[in-house]
Amino acid sequence: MVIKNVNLETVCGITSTIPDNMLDEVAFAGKSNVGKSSLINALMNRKALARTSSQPGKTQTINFYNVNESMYLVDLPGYGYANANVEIKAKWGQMIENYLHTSKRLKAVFLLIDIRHEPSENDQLMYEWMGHQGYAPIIIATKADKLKRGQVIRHVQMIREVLQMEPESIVIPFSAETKQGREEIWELIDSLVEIPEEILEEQKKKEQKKQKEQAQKNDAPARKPRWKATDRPVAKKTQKKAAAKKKANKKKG
Ligand SMILES: Nc1nc2c(ncn2[C@@H]2O[C@H](COP(=O)(O)OP(=O)(O)OP(=O)(O)O)[C@@H](O)[C@H]2O)c(=O)[nH]1
Ligand SMILES: [Mg+2]
Repeated sequence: MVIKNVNLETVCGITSTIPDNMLDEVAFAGKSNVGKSSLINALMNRKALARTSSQPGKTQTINFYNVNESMYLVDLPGYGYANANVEIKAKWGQMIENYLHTSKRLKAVFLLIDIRHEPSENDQLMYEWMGHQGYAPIIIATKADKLKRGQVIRHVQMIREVLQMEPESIVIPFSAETKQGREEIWELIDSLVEIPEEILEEQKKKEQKKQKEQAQKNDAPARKPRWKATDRPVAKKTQKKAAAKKKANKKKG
């Protein structure tokens, strides 16, 4: 997807109602600090639209990023954030569950797992839940830049084994630092979401208009035409002065 515009359209806290969006959504789930918000920034080509932090528990709301007015990338709060108070943790859990259960336009849930560590019990539960809900099980193994190339292959295998993944299920090593895996993730998203025909049509028209305007700009002369000496309009006063001078010269002659 070519990113033309992105916009944080809806922010849902524990007491908010989940928006009834008209466009498809893909969501990013995973443990706190695994890199969900960083991944969303990388996908949108933005440095810090989604707020990130080295401290776990940064994202505490469900954030809907509208991309090109065509679809939403949904940033979720992380699970397993040990420092949050038990009551709040339960409320976040309910909020995420409620969203994952009720959204009508959610087309895929990507589960993020830190490539360096074994998937936790919560990761395993989340992975199983995704399968039960009928979502394609897609794992993004984050922070791949922290490992050497050979280690990446071994760790992907370890994640596959712990989650008991089927051979055809996908694991994409990703790094928000090097952008490794970005294109592959977009290709998957593009294949999973459907952009309404009228929006595609609208975008095509806008693009054509822009190209036409650009072409007109390119055809236009670079500078304003300069007057030739003969064409230059001469003020009446100057004309009179010149005529008087001519007359005087004639007399002299
Ligand atoms: N080296 C490296 N660091 C990363 C990568 N992705 C994220 N980080 C770092 O990991 C920390 C957490 O990243 P976030 O994107 O805020 O993680 P999150 O999953 O959104 O966390 P919560 O909002 O707390 O659930 C930040 O310090 C990021 O800079 C990556 O690919 N490579
Ligand atoms: Mg976050």
